[in-house]
Order: sequence, then C-alpha cells, then structure tokens
Amino acid sequence: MLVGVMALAPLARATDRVVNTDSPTGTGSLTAAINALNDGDRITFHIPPEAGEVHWIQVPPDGFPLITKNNVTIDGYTQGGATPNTASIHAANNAALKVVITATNGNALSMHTAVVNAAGFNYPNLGFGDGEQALLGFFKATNAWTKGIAFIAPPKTSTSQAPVGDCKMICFAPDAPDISGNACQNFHVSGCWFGVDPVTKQAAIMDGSLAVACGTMSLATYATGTNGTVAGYTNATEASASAIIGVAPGSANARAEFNVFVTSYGFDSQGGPFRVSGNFWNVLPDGVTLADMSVLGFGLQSGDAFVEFGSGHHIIIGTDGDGVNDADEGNIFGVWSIVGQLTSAIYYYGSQASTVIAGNSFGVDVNGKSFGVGQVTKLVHHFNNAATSQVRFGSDFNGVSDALEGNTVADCTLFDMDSTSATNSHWLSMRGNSLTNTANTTASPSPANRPPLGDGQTSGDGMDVYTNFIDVSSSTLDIIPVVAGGTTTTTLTGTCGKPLAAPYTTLIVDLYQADPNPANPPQGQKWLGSFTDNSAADSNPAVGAFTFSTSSLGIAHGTKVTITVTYVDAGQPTIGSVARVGTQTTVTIKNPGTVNNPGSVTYGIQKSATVSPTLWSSAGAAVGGTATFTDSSSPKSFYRATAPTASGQTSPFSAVFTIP
Ligand SMILES: [Ca+2]
Ligand SMILES: [Ca+2]
Ligand SMILES: [Ca+2]
Repeated sequence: MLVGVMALAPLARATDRVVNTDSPTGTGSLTAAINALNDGDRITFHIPPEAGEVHWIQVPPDGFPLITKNNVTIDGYTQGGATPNTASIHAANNAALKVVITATNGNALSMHTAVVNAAGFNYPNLGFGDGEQALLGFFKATNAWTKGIAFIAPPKTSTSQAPVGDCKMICFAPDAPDISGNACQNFHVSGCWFGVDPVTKQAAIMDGSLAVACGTMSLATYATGTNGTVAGYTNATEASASAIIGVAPGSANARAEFNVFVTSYGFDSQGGPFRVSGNFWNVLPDGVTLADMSVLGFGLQSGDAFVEFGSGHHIIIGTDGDGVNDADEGNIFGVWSIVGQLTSAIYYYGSQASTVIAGNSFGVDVNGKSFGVGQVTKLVHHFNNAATSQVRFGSDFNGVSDALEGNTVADCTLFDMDSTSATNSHWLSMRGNSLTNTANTTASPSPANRPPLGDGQTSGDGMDVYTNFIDVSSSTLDIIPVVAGGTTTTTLTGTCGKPLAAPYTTLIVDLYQADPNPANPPQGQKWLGSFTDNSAADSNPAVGAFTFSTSSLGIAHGTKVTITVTYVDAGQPTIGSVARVGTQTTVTIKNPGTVNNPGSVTYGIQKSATVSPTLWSSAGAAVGGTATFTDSSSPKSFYRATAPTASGQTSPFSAVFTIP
C-alpha cells in the first residue's frame, strides 16, 4: 500500500529546456528556457544547423530573466560539435565551444531591480545595485552549474535602470538570511571561456572599438544583508554564497572543467568556501600566449585581481592535495599589474581564514616558461593580521601529492600584510615552492631589509611577523637562517632562530637549489629536501643548530643552495584507548609534543552525543606526552582530541651558499 502511494506522488522530474534558436527571445529561445525552469532542470542547446558552427546569442534589452530555481544546469556542451577539454592543465586547452552569450550590443540585466521584481518586494541590503549588470544573473539558486558557454561583453553595459553600468558577466545574489536560506550555495562555473572568441581562440575584441570584450568582471557574488530592518543589519547577519570555479572536488572529468579567463577583474566575492581550481587567467587557450591587459585593455579596464575575497573563508586556490585530480587542479596565472591594470593576482580584504594556495603557476606559461615582461608587484594583496588568518602557500608535506602542491612563481613580488601581527594565533606556511625573481627590488625599505618571502615580512619595515615565533630577546639571535661553512655535498650544517614558545617549536629546515641569477637575492628555485632540527637525523643536539646528512640528495659541487626554516606545531594527537565504568569515561591521549619542546602543547578534548550529526562540545584539555583524561558522571559520548589550530610559520630564506 505504501509503495502504491509513493508511486502516485507527483514527484517533480528534471526536464531539459531546449534552446533551439539564437534569437534571444521567443519560442525556443534562452529567455523561454529560463522562464520554463523548475528546480533540477537543465538548459540544453540544439541550435540548427548543428554542424559545428559557433552560435552567437545576443543579450536582449534589459537582459535575460533572472534565474531563481535550484539545481539548475546550463550546459553548452549539448550543442552539436561542442566538446569539453581533454588536455592537461599544463597543455593547450582543446575545448570546442559552440554557444556564445554576447553583450556586445550593450544589453544586460540590472541585478537589483531583477531581484526586487522576482521577489515582489525591496531588498535594501542586496550586495548588487542596478549599476551591476549581468549576462546571466542568479538569485537564491543553489547548486547552479554553468558549463560550456563563451561569454563576451564590453566593460560597460546599459539597462533601463542604469544607462552606464559595470558588466559583471555572471552574478550570483544570495537571498536575505531572514527571507530564505537559498544563498547561491555551491554554484559551479566550469568549462567556460570569458573574453575569448571561440572561433579564433584569441581575446575577443569589440567591433569598431579598441576594447577587449571581457566585461568589467567575469564573475561576481556579494553578500545580502537581512531584509527586515536596516537598523538590525550587521555583517553577522549577511548571507553569502559558496562556489567552485573550475574543477570540483573529486570530479569524474576534471579536464572538462577548466575555464579560460581573459579578464581585467576575474572573480570578485564575499563569503566561502570558495574553490578556484584548474583555470587559465589571462593566458589564451594555447597555454603560452599572454592576454596582456596593458595592451588589450587600452586603459578602459582595470581591477583588483584575478580572484578577490572579501571576508572570505575556507578558500582553495589550486590543488586540494587529496590524491584525486591533483595534477589538474592548479591554475595558470598570466601577468597582472602592468601599467595600472590588476593590482595583484589574489586580493584579500577582511579575514582569510583557512586559505590554501597550492600547485599554481604565477607568471609562467603551461610549460613553466616566464612570459618575460619583467617583475610585477604583489602576488597577494594583502594577507591581514586577523586572528583567524591561516594560510598555506605551497606543500603541506603530508605524504600525499606534495610535489604537486608547490607553486611555480616567477617575476613578481610575493605578499604584503596589513600591519604588524599582534599574535601568533594566525600563521603562514610556505614550503616546497619554486621562486624565481620574486624578491622585492623596487621599493622601500631597502633591499637589505627585504628577505624574499615578501614585502611586509621584515623587521626593517616595521611589519615584522617573525618576532612572534622566533626568540629575538638577544640581538645576536638569528632571524634569517644560516648555512654554515661546514656544509658539503653530503652534509648540511647551519643555524636558525630559536623558537620563542609553544606551539611553534618543531623546526623544519627546507633545503632548496637557489635561483642561479646573481642579480636576484637568495630564493629557492627547486626544493631538494626537508630535515627536522633535533630529530634522529640531526647530529647537533642544540636547538636551532643542525647537521644533517644530505648524501641521498646527490648534490653536486658548486651547487648554490639556500634554506628556509618553518616553525610548526606538534601535529595531531591520537586517542590510545577509551574505557567506560558506570557513568565515568577514561580516555588515554597520546600527544606527540614537539621535537624541541615535548609535553608543552595543550590539546582540547571534545565530546558529542552522536556521530552524525556531530555536535562537539568541550570536555576538557590534556597536555603533551601520554595523558589520561577522565569524564565523570557523563552519558555515553564520542570523544576526539583536537590539536592547536596553528600549523606553521616560515622564516626568510638564508643567503645563497655555494656547496664547495
Ligand atoms: Ca584533488
Ligand atoms: Ca600534500
Ligand atoms: Ca639541533
């Protein structure tokens, strides 16, 4: 009987809404397909003839309708002759796109009015105004997936509401948190080209104009505040989206999901988690030709960055290092910041809690070759000093995909920071990268005070982060590690600053082959190996002084090397046993402590009444070594031990040392 009732239930079925004309409106148009959408539907393209021609769909006056349904897919690869990319991210992109949505006629959708019209009431705290104009606009829609479309637009578009607007080609607007929970979560843009003509595979140039047709921006999502009362509005009551730009975690077809961006301002966002993986940024589909906005933009276009995060959190730029698709998850970033174009490759304002930047190429092509236009400024602007700032740039050396996690960087300065770091509750780990011509050689402070980790990381400019984890109580203590004279082809010996305090008391020495150019300050161009101070491999028992055997590395005489030291915490504690007597639980926790300071680190103990969902609450704490924790008069619970959140702080590279 139950089965019969279920079979009769009016279940919504996903439907293909077919676009079969390049006319923007009318029967079979993209407008009609959007208007017909229900949750779960797919927009497909079968515009005749389907013999491989590229079809250009002009945006109608005041734009296509706003997309508000959930789980909608727009799939340009359904058009005849369209095929997704099959090549590696380190090769030419061979996707064949056959559907172009173009606003070269100057038309677009004003986001604020579109949202108000869709909802039937005003949105006083929407993140978009009417001057922000979209080729495709999404509102509330969760799990929206757009793939296989080329987008072309001038920097400025026009609507009935705003005659001169910024064209932000695809816009995602979350609902107000007091109206619904639909916040454009998990939107996905993959296998799309922006500002690229799919016929010529060159940057799209406006007819009769000098401007590259890449809009003001490629993708934008901004938070929406509460709708009920402006007086009650605070940042804490904003809703924001989450997204995947490029390759999704665990994708079954990662290479089909690479995007190609020609842009003066790529992805501008608020919220998170965001994942930006497997994209070309201002590199043409051939993978080697720079789309140089200083030439293409003609001064009409400029922006903050390829990717920008406001109050962003849980951000992955590049590979996630999970062992799946990792070789195809890095981004290829062209050149930024030439004569007033993009300020930086990556731009932060507000917090950047939990950021991973790994496996990307900056300033080099798919073959690792420099674009040769000289040094530009600031790969990242600007890591801040918020207590939640936790950044890994490069490999985590956890044994999985470590070689794929290093970034390859050439011809730019690296980072700047807001100001002095007040505490060591935030961290920057920077390991396993290849750096060439990345030292700041152009601006104050003087080069001698600027180790190549980046601007804002030195004692010389008053924005010193090292003194929060390196003991500088004596002027004779080293901040910059030293490769000592006893170093040979088979032995690395040297010194580094002593750790200031827990938890950063395990010192990992990374040895690099140095950039051979004598004009460049020391920096690691190729990672050779890693060693831990006072581990079994270290024959010098002093903290901050080390002698390691490097015979397994096969280092040749005359090799220029340099080192960096990363001050890391103890790693994960483990639960050894759990015993239950009456209402009392006894848990044994094995804490690794740290190499140079065993037993110094305090770990939290948490418990949860259920495993799914887990609702962890604090149950107490245990310090390093093997500790026994007793939970008295407590119902049965699940337990876990939690490590400190800190993971690493990296010191500058040492001077170049030539192996005798
Ligand atoms: Ca992966
Ligand atoms: Ca790894
Ligand atoms: Ca030692």
